[in-house]
Amino acid sequence: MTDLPHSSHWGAFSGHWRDGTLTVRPHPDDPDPSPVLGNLPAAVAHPARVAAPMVRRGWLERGPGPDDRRGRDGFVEVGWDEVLDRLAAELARVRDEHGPAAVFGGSYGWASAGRFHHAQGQLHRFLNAAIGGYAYSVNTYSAGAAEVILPRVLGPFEAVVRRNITWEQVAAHTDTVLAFGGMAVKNSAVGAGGVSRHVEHGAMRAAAARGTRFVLVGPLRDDLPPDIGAQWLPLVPGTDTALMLALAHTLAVEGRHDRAFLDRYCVGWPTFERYLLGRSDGVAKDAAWAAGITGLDAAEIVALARRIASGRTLVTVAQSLQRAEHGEQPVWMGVVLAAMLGQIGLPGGGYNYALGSLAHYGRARNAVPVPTLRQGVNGVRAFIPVARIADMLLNPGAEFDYDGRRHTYPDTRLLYWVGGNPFHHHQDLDRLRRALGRVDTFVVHEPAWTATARHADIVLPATTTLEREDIAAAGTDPLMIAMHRLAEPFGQARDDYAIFTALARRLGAEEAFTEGRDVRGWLAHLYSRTQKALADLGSPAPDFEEFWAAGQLRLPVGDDDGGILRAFRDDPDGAALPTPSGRIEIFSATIAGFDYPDCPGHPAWLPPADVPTARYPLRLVANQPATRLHSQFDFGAHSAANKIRDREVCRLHPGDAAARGIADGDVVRLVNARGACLAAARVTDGVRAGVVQLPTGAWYDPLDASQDAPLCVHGNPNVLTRDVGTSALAQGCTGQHTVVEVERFDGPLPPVRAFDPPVPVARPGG
Ligand SMILES: Nc1nc2c(c(=O)[nH]1)N[C@H]1C(S)=C(S)[C@@H](COP(=O)(O)OP(=O)(O)OC[C@H]3O[C@@H](n4cnc5c(=O)[nH]c(N)nc54)[C@H](O)[C@@H]3O)O[C@H]1N2
Ligand SMILES: Nc1nc2c(c(=O)[nH]1)N[C@H]1C(S)=C(S)[C@@H](COP(=O)(O)OP(=O)(O)OC[C@H]3O[C@@H](n4cnc5c(=O)[nH]c(N)nc54)[C@H](O)[C@@H]3O)O[C@H]1N2
Ligand SMILES: [Mo]
Repeated sequence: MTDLPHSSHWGAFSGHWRDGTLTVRPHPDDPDPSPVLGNLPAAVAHPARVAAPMVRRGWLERGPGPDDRRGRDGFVEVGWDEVLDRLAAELARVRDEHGPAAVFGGSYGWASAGRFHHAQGQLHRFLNAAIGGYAYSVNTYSAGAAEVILPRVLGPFEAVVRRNITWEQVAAHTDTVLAFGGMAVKNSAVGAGGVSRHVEHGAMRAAAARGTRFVLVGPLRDDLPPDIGAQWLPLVPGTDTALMLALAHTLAVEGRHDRAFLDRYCVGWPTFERYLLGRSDGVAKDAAWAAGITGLDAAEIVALARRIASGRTLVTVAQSLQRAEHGEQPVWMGVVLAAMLGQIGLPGGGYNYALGSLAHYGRARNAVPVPTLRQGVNGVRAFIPVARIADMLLNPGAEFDYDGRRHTYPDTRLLYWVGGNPFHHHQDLDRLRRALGRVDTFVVHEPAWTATARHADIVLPATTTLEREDIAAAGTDPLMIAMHRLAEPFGQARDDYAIFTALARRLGAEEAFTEGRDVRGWLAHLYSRTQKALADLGSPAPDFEEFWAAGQLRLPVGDDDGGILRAFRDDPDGAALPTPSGRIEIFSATIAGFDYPDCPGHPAWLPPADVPTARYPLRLVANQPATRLHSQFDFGAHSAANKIRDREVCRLHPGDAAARGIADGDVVRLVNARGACLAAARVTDGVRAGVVQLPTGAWYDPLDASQDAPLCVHGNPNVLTRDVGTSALAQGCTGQHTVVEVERFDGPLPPVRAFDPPVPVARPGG
């Protein structure tokens, strides 16, 4: 049997389905395929898949309305026609009684690769066409703070992140890479829309072989690969801004900063310099000061400052740093540090936010656009910063600050989620559970019984990409892939597109939603845009049938022109950035004018509120999992094989383990004021003392769902994290850090049941 081409966020592959087994092979051109591909074979027919439409018993019994039993109730299996009739009627009711702003359709989440079936795109298009729009969300859990601060002080997010330094430049030009938060290759294994070649580790090796020095600032040693000889500075998490300030201070007092660059290309240096030197607040931000905050050695900080002031230096800031209290500060201070070195806009130098946090950064852009699905016009203006979901549900009509304005939370009656898992991505899950009790109706389409599906009123079984046809493409990946169907849909699962088409029909909007096209019709239509652009360039432009049969198409790549940062450097006035001043804003009059105590007019060290206490003395780092993408296919073979006694693995330092009588492999309980979870302990000196690391993505598994703040027996760190915004400016997610205590768990070990589907209950009254 021949393999058919397919793709995923963690890599292109081919595969076939035979005798109930899916075989997957990485794309032959991929030099460094991700082991996360090993989770896919289980995806087709695992018991955790949703097999049929299900409706929560209480919702069937009493109809829509607030209900604390969400997540604690039974599910009734209902036929497709009936469930679609009921859901269409409920959508019409909410629209007619409350207006479309009462439907929250933000539906954040990564969903799957594939330009047509992308779940949020389908939902948004459907809600626009069928009910006139929806309340939406802005920004991401990934980069909530950076997305707001960067455009105000340096340039548009895309320009700073994607169209900036390339991996080729690093390998060719960079002398020192100062990587705050590292550049873990487990993270750059993933890129939204699919990645055909994993180049990051190879590029780092090539750079190291030429003599590039990598400096890893962060709590975990393995945030850079072991074979590039990196220097590790294991700082206290959440203190990078203090370290950056001390580096800046050393540069300033030793006269190693580029005064000409600061004068010509920046605004606000004199104001900031007064703060840095302690003239405005009496505190010099010197190395000794930072040593007390970061836990690093003052002499080491001074030596690092001298190191980065010689040769070509690239400052990178991982996304993790800004997914924390005052997350705007390290992003902004990284810009200022790089500005002081005067190399912003030079090949391989300056500042590249998040290089190495994801694939698709540090790569050339395609010369032609990739297919995109139009979403129509949203008639609703109400929105939230994405991580304020529980606030919104708990406080309808309340005001909130965001980016210089006050806004009002909409009053959500119907919550619709496709392609995301709030029980993966959101913080303080007990609070989220309470918030979900407030809506009239919660609808989820899911391939699998995630905790989000278990908290819904209506659960509709969705196909995975493996069960449908699509096109995989990304703006910075030169390979467009025809994703062939590899398996038949599981159980009664349907494509999101088919579900929305059936609902649109019931709401009188079928033609507006489908434009008369079936799936193949859409794929050919979306493809035609790329085909036309190829033809316009004079490149080979095969028609859709040829592309589909060939299985892939190589797209021409654009020139590396360095983007706006390079152009800015070459501008005669040095004022060509799209910031208010046209320059790099070391001081921002705009931000200062907002008068937010938690985000002043220049980067600053703002002591955090969430710090260790006698009761919760350890710092939790809840980072991205190496063994899967977020919560996706947590039941897959690769993810499962890396658990211990079915638990997610947390890592801690030998000293911290010994002080608590914890041995490698023990099951432990992590606890704080918000909740508790079990995990298995790995004891290692690759973690800074005082830090415990538990990655995200283990499915929430409450021991007793009827309780408040139940113990999660599986290891989901979001039962512990805080649901608080980064600041009034960006209101980003702060899930990366909190404080906990860890203790050995000696009780009888409860089984993990997160992957057992709910057993259907009888229909009320029947
Ligand atoms: N504590 C803490 N929390 C964090 C983070 C952290 O660092 N620390 N990181 C945050 C970050 S950066 C992110 S991006 C978020 C990620 O959060 P999410 O993107 O919400 O996580 P995923 O597990 O990718 O959720 C995608 C869901 O969509 C489903 N799905 C996939 N394909 C389809 C489809 O075609 N149709 C439908 N209907 N469903 C589909 C999958 O089964 C899965 O349940 O988590 C955030 N949460
Ligand atoms: N395998 C895999 N790869 C992924 C994902 C996944 O789920 N799985 N998710 C993808 C997504 S959506 C995103 S947004 C990116 C996220 O990219 P990041 O946010 O950069 O990824 P994380 O792994 O959360 O954090 C990177 C490292 O930062 C370090 N760190 C944490 N806090 C601090 C701090 O205060 N200071 C310093 N200096 N270091 C700190 C941690 O040791 C951590 O390992 O990853 C992407 N890549
Ligand atoms: Mo993310």
